[in-house]
Amino acid sequence: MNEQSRKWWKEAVVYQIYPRSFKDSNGDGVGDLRGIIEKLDYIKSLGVDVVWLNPIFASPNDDNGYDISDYRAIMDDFGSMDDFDELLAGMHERGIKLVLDLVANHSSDEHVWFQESRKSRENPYRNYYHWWNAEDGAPPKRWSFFDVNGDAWQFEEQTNSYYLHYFSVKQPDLNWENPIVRKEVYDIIKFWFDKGIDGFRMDVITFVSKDIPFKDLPSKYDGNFVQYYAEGPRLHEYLQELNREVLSKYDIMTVAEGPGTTTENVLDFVAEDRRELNMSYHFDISNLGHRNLAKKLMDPAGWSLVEFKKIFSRWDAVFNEKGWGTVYLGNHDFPRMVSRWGNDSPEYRDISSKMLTTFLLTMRGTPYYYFGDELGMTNIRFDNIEDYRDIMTINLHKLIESEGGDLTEYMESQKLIARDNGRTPMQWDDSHNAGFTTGKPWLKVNPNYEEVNAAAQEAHPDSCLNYFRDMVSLRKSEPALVYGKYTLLDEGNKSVYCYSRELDDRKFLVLLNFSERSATADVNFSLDSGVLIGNYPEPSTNASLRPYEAVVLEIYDNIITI
Ligand code: TEU
Repeated sequence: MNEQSRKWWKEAVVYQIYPRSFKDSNGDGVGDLRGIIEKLDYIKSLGVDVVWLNPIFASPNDDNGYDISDYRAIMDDFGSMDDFDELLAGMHERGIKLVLDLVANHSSDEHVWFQESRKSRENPYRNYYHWWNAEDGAPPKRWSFFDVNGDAWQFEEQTNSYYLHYFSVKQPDLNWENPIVRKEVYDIIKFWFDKGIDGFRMDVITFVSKDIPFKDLPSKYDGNFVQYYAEGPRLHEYLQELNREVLSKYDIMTVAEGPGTTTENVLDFVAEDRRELNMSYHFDISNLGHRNLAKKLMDPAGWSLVEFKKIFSRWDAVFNEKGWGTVYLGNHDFPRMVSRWGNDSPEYRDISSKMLTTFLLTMRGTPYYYFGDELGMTNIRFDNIEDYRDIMTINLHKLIESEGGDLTEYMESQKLIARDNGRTPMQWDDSHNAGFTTGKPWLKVNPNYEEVNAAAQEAHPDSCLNYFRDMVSLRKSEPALVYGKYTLLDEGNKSVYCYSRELDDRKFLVLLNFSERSATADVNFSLDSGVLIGNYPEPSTNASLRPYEAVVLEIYDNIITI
């Protein structure tokens, strides 16, 4: 391994916290910064290196903080700047780094910039956003992810113009064409770096360059707006400027949320010689198994492990020479890992959660692990639209209803993939509201908290929680699990995922049964191989695996692929 290419952010395990749902310290039903402070020792006990917090800035919460009205202030629900300073110091004292969420593709419509911008065409802030004059006719179709009509242009009487919003009507897109806007963004980033934070996750950063002057969607995109939005003409010019002006001056990490990134173009973002960002995460895995992506409808046929393996292997290969990858199986935009990729029935929840944890922590690339997955928390599967709080789920419901679409199918799909499944409050213990709040939680607590909770799992050496800790410490003790070459060994096997990781003279074999039946990996290896960890009390020492079994072995001679 080339020592030059070793970096702390490559060796890190990132733990993502959705602050709204982690711990409420003041009984208002919403998680907050003091709640996270209370749980710092818990976070430390996991062994993770970096915490990524979803947006904590002032916001009217149309989209839970992804609509920012003041980039230098803390959201009222979450606390004060003093709380933030204490949280950051508490993390650093414990050797944990803190990464915040930069939402710079759009602001809130309640940001003073937009309040000014909408006043008149001559306003000095007019050019902070994208406006289309109505006398030029209706603007060309642009898809909005959260609009009740799917329309990204909103008409404003006041100035007889439309403004652009890829997300909700309360999330107008900032105009990066305007150098003053870019300077504002850099100043915000500097403000937080100067406070001592350790990096940014960059929300839909792939969308910041717009296709001005807004032509019709070229036919080669075949209606794929995500791809189109991610290929703006000045995107890389902006990212290079951002790197030059700010990022290069600090020892921090950056990770792009990368909708629209592909294995063909991702190195343009993360290859070291490009001087843009450190990492990016793609959507190929989360998009698996959809019948209609824009409307969030699932394919009844489900998803295939063979396809899953292909995607992870294709993405791993990109970073053989340059750049660095990421792995994740869930975050605040997706359902619970075990419900989506494992089996959340009482019989298999525990074992399949551990299997998925084994996967995430034995792949090459920085793992992003979502809070609550260490307990095997599951989807809540709401029956009623009234229970949802997420603007995306609610507005797509309205859209499908207005189009006369099949709402039953929609609601069934949401039980599998709606974002609120991954946003229900953290299950700390079996007391009222799972110990999350003494008030009324902003989103219902999953009723399985009496069984699935951190306190119960602390007490059991074999719990998901303790298995996660063991896996984190295994990864941290074996550089081969971080940097080692990845080789897929059983491409066509429909039930088992099996791969090796190799670095210098160390070789590891990972066997994962993704099915609820016993299954065999298509490999042979010598029986004096050492088992490092497994999710059953007596791990398998050969290629036969029990339902959802996971084993990591050290191999002393050869693996033979059958
Ligand atoms: O998410 C963007 C996002 O996940 C999708 O809209 C994506 O572009 C699309 O599904 C691609 O298939 C980020 C945040 O993670 C999310 O929570 C916010 O709601 C959104 O941006 C707006 O800020």
